[in-house]
Amino acid sequence: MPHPLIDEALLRQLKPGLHIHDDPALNAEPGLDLLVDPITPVDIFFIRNNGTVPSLADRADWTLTIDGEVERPARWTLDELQARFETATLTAVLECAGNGRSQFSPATDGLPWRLGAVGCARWTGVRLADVLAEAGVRPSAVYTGHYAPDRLITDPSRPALSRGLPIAKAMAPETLIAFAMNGEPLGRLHGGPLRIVAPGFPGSAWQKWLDRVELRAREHDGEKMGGTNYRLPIVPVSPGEPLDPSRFAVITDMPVKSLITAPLEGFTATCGETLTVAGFGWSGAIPLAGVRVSGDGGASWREAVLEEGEGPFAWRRFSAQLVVERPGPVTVLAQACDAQGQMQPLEILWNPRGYCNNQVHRVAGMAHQR
Ligand SMILES: Nc1nc2c(c(=O)[nH]1)N[C@H]1C(S)=C(S)[C@@H](COP(=O)(O)O)O[C@H]1N2
Ligand SMILES: [Mo]
Repeated sequence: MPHPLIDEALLRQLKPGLHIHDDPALNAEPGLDLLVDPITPVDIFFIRNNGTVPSLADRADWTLTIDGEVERPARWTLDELQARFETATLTAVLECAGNGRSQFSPATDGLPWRLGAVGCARWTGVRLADVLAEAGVRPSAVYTGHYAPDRLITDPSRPALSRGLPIAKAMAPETLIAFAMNGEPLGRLHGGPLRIVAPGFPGSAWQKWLDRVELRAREHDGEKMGGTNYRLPIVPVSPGEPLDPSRFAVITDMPVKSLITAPLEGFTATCGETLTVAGFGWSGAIPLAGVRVSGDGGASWREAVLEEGEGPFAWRRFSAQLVVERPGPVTVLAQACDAQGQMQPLEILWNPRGYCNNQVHRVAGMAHQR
């Protein structure tokens, strides 16, 4: 499949079955049939780009600058970072804040993601906190600003994306400057040689091709930080209502969610036989507590079995057995709940940019008489 912006060799790294969005930037997501492993393979992991994919110089030439509200601005090569700081590996879900946007009605601006803009990988890197501590963070620092060389396609003079983190998340032990994904050097499509890993935060906070971290005395104001970008309204707004950006807040921790990966949309079942419903459940900062499933459109529920996840930031596989009693259309649902009792809503409340759609996943099929 040709893409206006991306060379053939890069596209060949993607597995068939990925849906490439009709957009000048390269954006792709797997079908749910591909999301079988608890660790999502790199070649089916969704790809989200706000602009160009930078053509990277030799990894050895890459440098990361730390500056702003620090005592000792610094510049590190990849080798120096790895030699100076302890390496950490953790497993974490990466989900785009716009995942599931195509389900909003009326439709919102932004890429019409289906449900595949999420994956779970093993990330290896150095802790951002260690690198910042070495530079000496000033008490005035409250936020980071992240920079990368990718550019807007419509205006190459502007960065594609420059987001940041509240200082507490930047200094949290789980926040990494990653150089490997699933044990391999981080590839170009996923932000290699260096990217931010901010478990629990939306994908937009996971800056790819990171070449500078600036410590700031106020919230970052880089590309796509302002307005309604990656923000949710503090009080609900209706479609068409005039928007007041001062009443929007930056998305931090992602809400509790689950995804059914079996059966798939359009499945068939036989009455009286067991149907296994399985998938993954995850949550941002508040741990996942449980997932329940329904085989009758939500009239009755059964608690699913939850497998251990690979640490606190990974998703967890769930499964449950159902018996479909009656022939005809069947709808299977999964609903996750976090440790504070917050549940996935049956119907998501509309928001102007179509973010954080964690509504219950419904999969429709047909049951036949035995
Ligand atoms: N430099 C840069 N970093 C970026 C982006 C981008 O466009 N440019 N997109 C962000 C968004 S919105 C998401 S969801 C994740 C996607 O990461 P992936 O492509 O590795 O799946 O990267 C984030 N980091
Ligand atoms: Mo995203």
